[in-house]
Parts: sequence; C-alpha cells; structure tokens
Amino acid sequence: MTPNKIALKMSNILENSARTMARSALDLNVDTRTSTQAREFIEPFFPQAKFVFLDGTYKTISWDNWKDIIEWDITDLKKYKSETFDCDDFAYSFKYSVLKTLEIPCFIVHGHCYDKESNWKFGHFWNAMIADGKLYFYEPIYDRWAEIIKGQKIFIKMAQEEMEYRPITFEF
Ligand SMILES: [Ca+2]
Ligand SMILES: [Ca+2]
Repeated sequence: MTPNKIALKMSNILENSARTMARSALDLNVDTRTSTQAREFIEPFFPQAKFVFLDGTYKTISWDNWKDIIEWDITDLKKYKSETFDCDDFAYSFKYSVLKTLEIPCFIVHGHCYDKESNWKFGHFWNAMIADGKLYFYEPIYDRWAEIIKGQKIFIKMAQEEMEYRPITFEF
C-alpha cells in the first residue's frame, strides 16, 4: 500500500500551524540560566542527585508561564500503556512537545515513587522546572505538580493516592 502523501503533507501543515499559533498565543518571560547555576540551585534540595547536562545555557520562564503551557499541552490526554506509553514516554513527550513549539526546556527526572501506606516503591520518570527561584516537580501523566520545599517530602497525587517522589537523576 502506498502512503497517502497529500494527507501526510496536510498533517505537516496543520502541525506547523498549530505550533505557530500556540507560540504566538503564549506570553513568555524568557530568561537564561547556565547548567552550573541549575546544578547549584538543585543540589541543596537533593545533595545525592546526579546530573546530566546536554547544554551549557538554558532558557527559563516564569511558573505562571509553565502553568499556561501545562494547560495548553495535551500530553496528559494520552492513554497510559505499560512499556509502550508509560512514565518515561509521558516525561519525554511533554519535554519535546514544549521544546518543539517553544524551545523552552524542562528537566527529565528519573527516580522512585513510594506509596505512603505500604512503602511499595517503583521506578518512575517525571519532569522538573526551575521557575521564579523555585523548584517544581511536574507529573505529566496526571497534569499535577508540587513545589519543592527544602527538607520536606514531596507528594503528588497519582490516580487515587498521593505518592512520594524521590529523584535520582536530573537530565537537562
Ligand atoms: Ca495538560
Ligand atoms: Ca516506556
């Protein structure tokens, strides 16, 4: 079977238009930060954390900007599928949807989630942002977030229950 080339071309045109429309609709306050600054900012919260930096400098935006982006982005509408479209895929999809449209990066965080009641834990991926001098964890599967407070455990509600998030690696 040959692919429908007109439909593929049309899909490209629509995707480009959609991204251009979102870009001009959002009102972003863009600043820059170096990887060293990002590391020095996060380390006091998580002294054991490992870092992977892919660039030397990064664009940053305000948390109000991020909330607008989270509301606009539809990664959370994807259906969760074990392996095929699970936590790692949600975290990378959110990151690259925002990058493709706005060229604004966020962190990919790898770590563990703990169930408060049973202490059951599992490996997990999510996103993090530094905005307005604060650190936030964003759960792209459920469109929920938490502001990180030094010395306090981090909880985000998943389907029904709050899970504790413990990061290991920050990739930026
Ligand atoms: Ca969303
Ligand atoms: Ca996966």
